[in-house]
Amino acid sequence: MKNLNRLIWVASMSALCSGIAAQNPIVQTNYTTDPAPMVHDGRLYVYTGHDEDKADFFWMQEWRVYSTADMVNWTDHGSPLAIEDFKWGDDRAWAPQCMERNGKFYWYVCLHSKLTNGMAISVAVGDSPTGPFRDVLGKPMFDNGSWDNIDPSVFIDDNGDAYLCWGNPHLYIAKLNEDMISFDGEVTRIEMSEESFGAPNPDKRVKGKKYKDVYVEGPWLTKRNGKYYMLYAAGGVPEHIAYSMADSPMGPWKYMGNIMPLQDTGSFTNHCGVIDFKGNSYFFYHTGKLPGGGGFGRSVAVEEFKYNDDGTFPTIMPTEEGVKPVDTFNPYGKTEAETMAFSKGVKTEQNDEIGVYVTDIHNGDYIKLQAVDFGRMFPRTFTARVASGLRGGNIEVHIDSVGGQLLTTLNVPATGGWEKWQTLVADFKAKVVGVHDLYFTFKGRKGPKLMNFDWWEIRGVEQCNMPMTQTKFTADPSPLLVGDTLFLFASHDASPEDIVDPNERSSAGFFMYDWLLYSTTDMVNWTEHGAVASLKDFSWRSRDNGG
Ligand code: FUB
Repeated sequence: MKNLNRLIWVASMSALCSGIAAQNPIVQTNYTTDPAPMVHDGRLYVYTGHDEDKADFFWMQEWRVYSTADMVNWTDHGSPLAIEDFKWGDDRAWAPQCMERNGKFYWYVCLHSKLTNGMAISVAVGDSPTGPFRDVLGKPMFDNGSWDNIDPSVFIDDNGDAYLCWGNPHLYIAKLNEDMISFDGEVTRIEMSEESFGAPNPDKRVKGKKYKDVYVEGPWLTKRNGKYYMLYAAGGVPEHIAYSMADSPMGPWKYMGNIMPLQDTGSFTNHCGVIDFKGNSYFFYHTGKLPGGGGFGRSVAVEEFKYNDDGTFPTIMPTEEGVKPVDTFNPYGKTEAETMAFSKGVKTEQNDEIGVYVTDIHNGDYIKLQAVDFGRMFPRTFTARVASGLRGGNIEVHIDSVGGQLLTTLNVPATGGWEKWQTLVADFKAKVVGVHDLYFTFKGRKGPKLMNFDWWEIRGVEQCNMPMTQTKFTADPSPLLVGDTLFLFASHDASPEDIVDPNERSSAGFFMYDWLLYSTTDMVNWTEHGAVASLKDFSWRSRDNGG
């Protein structure tokens, strides 16, 4: 039954959400690149690079993590890994991928090596998907001075064999030991051909010849139904996404064609990762479509797709709509402010004291959460942890649109500093039940930054069925507490069919023959004890009515 309800809900959300506002790019608070999805413990994590604002090259300083349980509301986990964590590295925090094995999280990255002046592949290890992570080797995992060593992709086969592949413009693969931080054998450069990857290795290409395709970078190695897939950025600059398939992770590979054809997305690179989550298949990639973005200001996007019956990929086009929610969001309980389906104007930052928080909040900015299920609770209060070094402002809580029904307004005063946090509460002014999009709309003086926002919480009370009793008409309630049990004595309006004189059944008179008793220990579940006294118990009564 629960599953049926879930299916009905997903179907109705799908209908409701079709044509709904943009979800892509999935992060609006920072430029994010080179997405690598990973599923762990009911959540989907995406490991990304981070293009700096206003960059004129891939001057990338850190890697970031985002996660979701419903594919639309993403939590920003900040940057648990940066160039500074690798003493031997100094620049270009390029494409990453993270993989769990035996409870440890292995985050493979590439960055510029001070040791050899080339790009190097390395790995950081953490105890959770969001870290903290440390450079477990204290040195690169693979560093030979070549600029080829970028874009590591890790894969663990069903039999436990693990592989790491990477490279631009050559493609390399190596088997990993079970420790995931050392190689089992040599690093192999894959010999590409027109049949396997659309074109031979760069040194064997005939100048001026038009090839079916050209491998460039960003490999993504994965497996499905016994077939191995190598997805990659192809074609030169600008890039599209193509793939090859094989019966073994070491090949031989067969070129299969395009997945995401060349599109004007504002980014001349593309970089993909695919994964299944909660019964759907998702294709992550990046574009230059965030306002102010472009080739060096890229942003991660996602599309849902279905494999063709023969296991091949369909063509996947970039969309602004993105994907639909696969679950609802529970607003009761503490939620980090940096959890959002969409936002306008705001940024995120992090510090050692509280982690990630929302900042750069100005008049008219907003945060949206999608498919928020207010359920059977009556929301009563909105609590938020905020700070303002200037004059503060208001957080308006709306449903369904930025200016939709106003549930409450939290007034945020000056708190004495941008990191002087206060926890403030506002009462709900309107009722809300069921599933809605939730908006925090920021209002205040035009121009200055208004506040920082750490977390929020909605508290409610459980809704009970009203009227409390549905099997009989009850009136004149009189409660009595005995120990932990609340007894409720009530008089009893007779149902028409119980009125003794058939001529009176439609009259407006009070026909009351007995008294009822109910009890509860939790205020929600009631036990009916039936009629505990009736007129017949009173011999001196003058009539058979009037209990
Ligand atoms: O993000 C820097 C580089 O751009 C990546 O390593 C490549 O895959 C390309 O996306």
